[in-house]
Amino acid sequence: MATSKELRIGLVGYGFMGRTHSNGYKRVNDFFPDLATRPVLKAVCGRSEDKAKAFAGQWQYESVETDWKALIARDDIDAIDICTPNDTHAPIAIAAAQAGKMVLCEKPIARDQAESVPMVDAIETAGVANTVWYNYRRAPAVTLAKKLIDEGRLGKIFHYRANFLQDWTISEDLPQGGAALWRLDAKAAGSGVTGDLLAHCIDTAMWLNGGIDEVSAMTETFIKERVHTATGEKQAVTIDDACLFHCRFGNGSLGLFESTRYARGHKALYTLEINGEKASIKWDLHDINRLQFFDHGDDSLIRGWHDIHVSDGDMPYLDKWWVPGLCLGYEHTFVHQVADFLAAVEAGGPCRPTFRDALETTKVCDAVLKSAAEKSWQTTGVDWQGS
Ligand code: SOE
Repeated sequence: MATSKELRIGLVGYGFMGRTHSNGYKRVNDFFPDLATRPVLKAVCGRSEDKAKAFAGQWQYESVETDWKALIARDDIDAIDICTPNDTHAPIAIAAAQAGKMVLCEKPIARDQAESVPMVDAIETAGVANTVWYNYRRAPAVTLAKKLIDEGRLGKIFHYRANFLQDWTISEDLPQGGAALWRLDAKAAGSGVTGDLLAHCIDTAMWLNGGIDEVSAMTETFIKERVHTATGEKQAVTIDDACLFHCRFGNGSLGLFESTRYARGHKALYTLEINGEKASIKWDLHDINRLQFFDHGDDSLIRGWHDIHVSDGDMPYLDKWWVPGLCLGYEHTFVHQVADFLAAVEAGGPCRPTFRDALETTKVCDAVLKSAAEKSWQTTGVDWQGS
């Protein structure tokens, strides 16, 4: 089918995430030819005109803005995509929704629940199409895990385990604040590894295994002071450098989660494991195309872990790509999210996770941080409707 309808994108932010999303918009119609909608890279917006122009040149955006309010005011933009630091998500998303634009937002939706609730209200009042980029759901092996769980192949689930390990903040000389390093500044980020990394694990976990009801957590800030890029002065570091929590899911299973930026040797190691009555599943971001599956129902003489290379055409998303045996990568998760968003817009349905789904993840993050601060179990208040 020829792609006929344009979806004119206004991207706010030209950092790492701006690149991943732009790549998704550019590639999607080449590989998902059944979509009737074609994203058009209409404008990129950022405070530095020079950087915005350089980004626009590299990624072929048609124009540049330096004020997101001017971007939202434009009649030739259909969707606002937010790729800026977390403290700016709420005002941009609310203004975009109120202007009737579709809204796509990088995770987490905001710094905390209090900031997220008015965003969800604005999105739902305006009734605009929306999604939050929890991209790992759309790694085909993770999507396959969802299918196997939904088919009942694991039976009753007992355990959910996830890690997200990095090592990029170990040096005391690393400042806080500024490009990319805003992730170390609690004012901009809201939290450290909890909102940045565990939020991914929590989103995937609730998608695969349902809502998390209660949590008990501990956090640590290993480096207490860092120079702030904005002032040149040493300031207290108030983000969590590491966070461990355990939890109880609504289905009665137990969860164990760990994230840190101090695991020397690990750059972005997201792993998950689920143990059910009948079978278990394991996945590892560094082996993104593989899903490990243990089926207790196998003949006992050959029972063991199946090492499934998720590349055959009948596996999620794989009919759109290469021939069996060839691999996909990190960037494809974003192409898949764009494809699913466009398909949802065409069908008039939601693209999960919606802002409301992402609010539930933020509730868990808040409960985790509160639990660590108060050294007590916390209920999350999660009302998981997600699929
Ligand atoms: C942090 O280093 C980061 O880039 C996160 O912000 C992303 O969400 C994660 O996918 C990879 O790590």
